[in-house]
Amino acid sequence: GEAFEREGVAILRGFALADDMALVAAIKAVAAAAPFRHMIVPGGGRMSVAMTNAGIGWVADTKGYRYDRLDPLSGEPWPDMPSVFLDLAHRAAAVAGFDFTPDGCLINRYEPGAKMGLHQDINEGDYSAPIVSVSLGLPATFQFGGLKRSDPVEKITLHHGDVVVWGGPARKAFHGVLTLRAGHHPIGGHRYNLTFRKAL
Ligand code: MD3
Ligand code: FE
Repeated sequence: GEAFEREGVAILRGFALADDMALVAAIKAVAAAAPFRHMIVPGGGRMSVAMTNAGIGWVADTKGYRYDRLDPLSGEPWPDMPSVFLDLAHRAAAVAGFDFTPDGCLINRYEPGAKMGLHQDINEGDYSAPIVSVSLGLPATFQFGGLKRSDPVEKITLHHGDVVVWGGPARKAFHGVLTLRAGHHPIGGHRYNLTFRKAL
């Protein structure tokens, strides 16, 4: 694979392949109750990535970013975290040396043309917990930088089934995703990314 070595980052290539169809079915079940939507961010922009959540949800609106137990579209709690999600996140984190029980999962859906600008994940309560990410569907070019926005970034391709555990000094690093290119994949012409968090 690619030469990408950073303290705090464990790349588990293909770790989710054995569960891919169960994960996609669980994503669709979550989305049936809490549909994917393009959130509006402070400043008024509409995210090109469509999102939903299981467990504690990440929410953006014109007032800011926060974690919330409730889906603002329905006023109801976000769907429970599917057991196939929890089990995979726990097993992946264990490989990297963490005893990790996430309380939330942000589900991102990238259609061709969607991207996510360079940002830090700093709305969570506990930075000693890692973030576990799972990529499904079309490949994406992920950018990983340092603790300052101006630090140089490394590019790394994340493929269907790849799982990454981001802990320690990597936890607060800037990161983003380049514009998704159109393509074909058995699960559909898009990319899903699950990010498991200890939000509260
Ligand atoms: C490194 N998602 O949802 S996953 C996000 O592919 C997010 O959808 C991207 O960044 C995606 O916030 C990237 C890899 C990832 C996720 C969270 C991180 C890397 C991270 C948090 C801290 C450090
Ligand atoms: Fe992020």
